[in-house]
Amino acid sequence: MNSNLFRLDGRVALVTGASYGIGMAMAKALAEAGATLVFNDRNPDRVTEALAGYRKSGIDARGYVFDVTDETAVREYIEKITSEIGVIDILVNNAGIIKRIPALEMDAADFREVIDIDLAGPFIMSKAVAPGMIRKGSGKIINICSMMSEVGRETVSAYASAKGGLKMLTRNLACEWAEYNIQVNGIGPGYIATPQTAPLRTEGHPFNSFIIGRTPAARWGTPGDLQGPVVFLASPASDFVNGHILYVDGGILAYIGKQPR
Ligand code: NAP
Ligand code: GCO
Repeated sequence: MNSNLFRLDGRVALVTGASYGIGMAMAKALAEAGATLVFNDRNPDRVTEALAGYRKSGIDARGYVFDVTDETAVREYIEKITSEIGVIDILVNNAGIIKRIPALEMDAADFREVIDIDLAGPFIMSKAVAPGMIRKGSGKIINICSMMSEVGRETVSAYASAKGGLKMLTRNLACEWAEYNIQVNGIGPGYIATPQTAPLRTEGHPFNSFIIGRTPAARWGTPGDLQGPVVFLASPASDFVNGHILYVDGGILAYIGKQPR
């Protein structure tokens, strides 16, 4: 086997919302595989803190402050990154939010905000990087989906709608851009221990034991569990993988659930 199949030397990778959590873990893995790392966040303090975190891991990352829903800012920053660093070869659409509100109580404004960031954001970002990839003749786009791309639960109607939509955006862009040698795939993390899920993981919270029981691996995932999958989908090892959602969930979607004792 070609041992360079999983190397990313000479490639520029942009991971959105990579100041902490899943984004930062994936970004570190891409850098360790050889990519030049660029990330953004909408909060300047988070970018500063993250830059220090990357430096501590020996990674010379470049961080930018912009919002993935702001089409004008996205276009300007992609141009800036392209002229300062180079054409973006790998885009990971990681930035996202969740609002846990029962559908009957949810305002349309809250619903729209989730759709805007979690679904329109990846569209805006992908559209902005695609021309550079087309000029270069290759590219990789990886959308961070969810268990909620496949299944629903109480309180997350907006998030499930956005992440289900993101699965279909992934498949559609894969079809539209395959002719340019751009592969568009998704990763569907299971339940991962990050600040986003912290409210569900508190000691004694019924959701904590529920999710461990619902996961054949019997544990929460860690951001590190996403590192191998993202390198695979960013690398030449996956050049004929397109429109695929790789679920990294400890087996949740394969499981009917624990039988009652
Ligand atoms: P998170 O809190 O969801 O992190 C998301 C990051 O995106 C934060 O850095 C956030 O910045 C940034 N962000 C949010 N809106 C943005 C915007 N409009 N423009 C730019 N950046 C923005 O934590 P996470 O758990 O690591 O989640 C990362 C991704 O994985 C999300 O898409 C999430 O939906 C997905 N996911 C998470 C899990 C899980 O169990 N944790 C499972 C499946 C999928 P601020 O902090 O400044 O808002
Ligand atoms: C929730 C969770 C999830 C996860 C993740 C699952 O409230 O159910 O926050 O939605 O974050 O996306 O894959």
